[in-house]
Amino acid sequence: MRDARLSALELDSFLPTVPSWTLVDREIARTFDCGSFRAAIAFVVQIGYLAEATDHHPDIDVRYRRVRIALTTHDSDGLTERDFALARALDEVFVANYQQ
Ligand code: H2B
Repeated sequence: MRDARLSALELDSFLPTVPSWTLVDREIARTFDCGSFRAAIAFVVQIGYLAEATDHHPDIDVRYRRVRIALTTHDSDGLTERDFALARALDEVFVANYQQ
């Protein structure tokens, strides 16, 4: 079943749960500074495994040591709980392994 797109009211309560992420149109985005290109690529590989495990796939942009992630649910044409769950998971992986 398709996930329900979050309403504006629901977004108001979900956004504070991911304070490092910014609402951009119908996406949430965050740029992670991993400290080196090697670490950035390692982080992207971990993101790939997480994306496959949850069947939810972010847009990924690597610029040297920075990784920009944008999340949205294409099937629902906007943000859903799945985007926020993945954002929180990525925050945890970053803090545990890559944050300087
Ligand atoms: N990833 C993202 N970001 N949004 C989706 O709507 C989506 C996805 N849909 N990964 C999934 C795969 C869907 O195509 C499959 C069939 O579950």
